[in-house]
Amino acid sequence: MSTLPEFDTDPGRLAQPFPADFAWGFAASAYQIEGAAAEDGRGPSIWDAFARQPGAIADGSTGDIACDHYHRYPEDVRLMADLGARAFRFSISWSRVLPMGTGAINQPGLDFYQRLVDALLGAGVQPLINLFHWDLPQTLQDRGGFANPQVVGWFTDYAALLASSLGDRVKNWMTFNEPAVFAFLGHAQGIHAPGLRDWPTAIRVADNELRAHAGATQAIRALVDDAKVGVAIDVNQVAPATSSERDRVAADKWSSARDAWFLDPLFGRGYPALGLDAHREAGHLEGTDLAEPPAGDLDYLGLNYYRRDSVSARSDRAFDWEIGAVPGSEQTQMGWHVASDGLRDVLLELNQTYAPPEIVVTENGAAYPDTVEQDGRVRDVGRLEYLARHVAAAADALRAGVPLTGYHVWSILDNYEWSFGYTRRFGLVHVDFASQRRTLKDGARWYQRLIARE
Ligand code: IFM
Repeated sequence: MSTLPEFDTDPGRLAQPFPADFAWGFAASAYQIEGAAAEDGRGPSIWDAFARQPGAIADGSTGDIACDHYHRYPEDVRLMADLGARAFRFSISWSRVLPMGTGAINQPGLDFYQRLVDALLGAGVQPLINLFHWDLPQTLQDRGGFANPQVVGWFTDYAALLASSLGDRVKNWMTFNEPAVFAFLGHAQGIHAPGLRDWPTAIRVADNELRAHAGATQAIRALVDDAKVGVAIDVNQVAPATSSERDRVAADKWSSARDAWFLDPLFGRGYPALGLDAHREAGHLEGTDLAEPPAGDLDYLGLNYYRRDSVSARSDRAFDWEIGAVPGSEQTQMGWHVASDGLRDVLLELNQTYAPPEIVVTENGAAYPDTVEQDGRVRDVGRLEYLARHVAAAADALRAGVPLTGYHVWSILDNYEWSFGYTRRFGLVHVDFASQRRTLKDGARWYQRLIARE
């Protein structure tokens, strides 16, 4: 248990257990912040297309402009540097640098990332480049996308291009962000791009992501001296909704069919038996012939953690499950159950099960309906408490021996929250999307003091 009272928000005290060089930072992704969707030769991505499908996005919006980070990155870098951030994890828009996904390079697109990297380094913020945060070039989707095994070669070539262009200055790399979300929400549940609803396709996509991760990792290692390569897996706390045997089995199967589905292969164990049973029972493996996936060769495991998911079985059939927040629990605006002890437990469990060389919390944060008040302040008390409780949980894990080396808040700016459009604000900096005005929230000042150990 935490030695701190649950609501201790004192940044100086909370910072104590963390080493002085701990990588406090921020995370964001290309489609969610960049905008400039049709500028300087960027090609369309599957999110440009999906966001235009009627009914796909809560407020009917797109990422065409988003936070206009493409033009305003100097201000955004300055904000991060002023807050004391040591790391910024951003993703590359594949179709900005390779509009057709393969072949001809779009130099202005590549130049943007050169400028961004230089600005970050100049401000003392270490860049962490994520190669894929779901915005596949549309031309590659037209050729089958991640369900086509050729994607392994496409992705490896794309990784090699970035590694050879930026690897002289960027040492920290990530291949994929949340491969499960891309595979399952995008190809089985249809609520993310490309909007497909076919489980066998989703399983093939996941398999190709693992193979593409391996190809890209090799390419980066071959081209970048002292590269650190990892991947961000979203693992929330999974708990049975009741003490019934049926719910317990459902929870175990769900976490195996989702989280261990990626983690086990990445750590060289192949697909997990329980997850295979669950997917097979549900008919998800029909027509697929899964070979042993390659191991991940990770320098660090990225963990994206947000909530507790309770699993309740509607029947004994695999995937006939209700998954979500316990009714009446404390929830963020996403309807996510706040469970900071879950972060500690997940960190301990990942460390015990897989013993990764390092773990970085590559995302943690919360959406609340923030507003800029008359006096210009944004009093995001809920977020500040959420972060304080999760930082305390991370400290507990660190004290218990987890090799935790960084913690990145999702996100620096309010941004485009996928199918929720602009209706959910995760930023420590408020963005007025009409004027693009940035306003530091109280949570940002708090994070600044935490990093400064004040
Ligand atoms: O906005 C997303 C991000 O793109 C991936 N992880 C979860 C965040 C909040 O939903």
